[in-house]
Amino acid sequence: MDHITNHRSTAELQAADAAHHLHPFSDTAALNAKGARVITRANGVMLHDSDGIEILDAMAGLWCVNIGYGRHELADVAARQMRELPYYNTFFGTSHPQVIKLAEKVAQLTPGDLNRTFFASSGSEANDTNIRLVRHYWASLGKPSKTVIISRKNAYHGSAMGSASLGGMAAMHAQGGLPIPDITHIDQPFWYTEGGDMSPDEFGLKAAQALEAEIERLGVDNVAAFIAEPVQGAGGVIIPPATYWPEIQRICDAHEILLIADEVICGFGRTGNWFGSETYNIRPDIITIAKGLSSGYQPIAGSVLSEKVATVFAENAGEFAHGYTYSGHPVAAAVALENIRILEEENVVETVRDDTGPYLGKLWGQLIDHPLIGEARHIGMMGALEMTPDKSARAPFAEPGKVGQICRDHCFANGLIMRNTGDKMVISPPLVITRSEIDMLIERAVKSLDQTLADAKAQGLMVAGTR
Ligand code: PXG
Repeated sequence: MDHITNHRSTAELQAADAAHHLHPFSDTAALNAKGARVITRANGVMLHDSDGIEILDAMAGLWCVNIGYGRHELADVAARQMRELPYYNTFFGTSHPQVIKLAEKVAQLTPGDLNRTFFASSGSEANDTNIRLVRHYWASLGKPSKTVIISRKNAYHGSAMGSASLGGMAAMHAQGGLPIPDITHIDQPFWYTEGGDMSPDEFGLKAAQALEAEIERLGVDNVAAFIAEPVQGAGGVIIPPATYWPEIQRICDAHEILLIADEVICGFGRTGNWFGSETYNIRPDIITIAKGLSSGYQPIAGSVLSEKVATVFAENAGEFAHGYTYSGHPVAAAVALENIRILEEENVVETVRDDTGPYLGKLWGQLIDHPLIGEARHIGMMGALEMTPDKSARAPFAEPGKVGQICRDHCFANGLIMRNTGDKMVISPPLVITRSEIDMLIERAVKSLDQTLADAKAQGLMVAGTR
């Protein structure tokens, strides 16, 4: 196989990276002191770095490479499309075959009457679109006071001004003047840390009812929408109790506020159905899609509108003064279509639902027996481990984040990419991962957890703190 080989040594690559590249979500001083790990190629679920070491990517890049790496069909489609029509826009009365076909396909795949897509290049852009879209929707219906969007603490909806404001990440709000006005946040449905003595079902109801209280506090005439991920991804694979979504749906219906399901991670098979909204029986007015739409092979995203919302834009809204140069980019659209073809023809989503997802769940669930693990949760092809110094109390560490970092480093050294968010470890492997690769993932995870426990004990970190 031909590789685009870079003959510079790892040290030279790291030096140039340190000199000229500002990395996302990174402490530049700390990163440069250590040197970035340089990934040079990938195939299936395996990455290769600049030293030729193979690493199992249990994060599918950033939750996105659903069909796995190395699918040349997508490269061929991209090359063909670049030769035929590398770019044209969808502004000012034009369209092109690839975006038309993709919009049709997305309408067919998405549940209910989600039938019309506004395209963007990233989840951040699509969620920024959603802010303007829902506010313009209500204004077009003669209710311009309905502007507030309710979101949740510890949600992740992107990194642009609007989408980061929708997100509930305190560390992000602390920088750059966020959040923008008219966005509020309610508590997340995270039983493990916030459920106290309640059963998960009692807690799920209570967490959902916080939405009703917030609507009443703001006044329903001021509320445009509620946005949430079916399962919070970046926040730590937070799987809501079974009672949560039905109550959220009831509240949105009762108060006539729009429900936006951010399917950027959950969409395209991650939870074992095509969309998280199907897994949780949610009837959203709008969904956000990105990541798995193209399996990350091209940057493409969208806001998919239900008939109710689309009709207002088709009939009452006038010009929607919004759009991106790359909305519906032909190469990205062609690649997304090829990705969807593969997901369908190879029954990838059904395999996750019926075979590999339950198989992962069984082995992952057994990690609860490890002395470091307070909860091992999973849905479809994603999961999280809560590390704790005291299982029975679901206690946090007195020094939060350290054990998570140690574990992450051991995973890396053991040929496994498993992410830490604080002291939880999360996975979201390519959906095409096989049973034997899942065995390998678990084996490397257990080895890393054993080493982490030994280090945590040696460094005096097995001390409980308070929440
Ligand atoms: N919504 C959700 C639910 C996401 O997970 C976005 C929107 C934004 O998408 P873009 O394409 O603008 O990145 C995301 C992205 C992490 C991590 O550390 C997660 C994301 C992105 C980067 C890092 O888990 N999710």
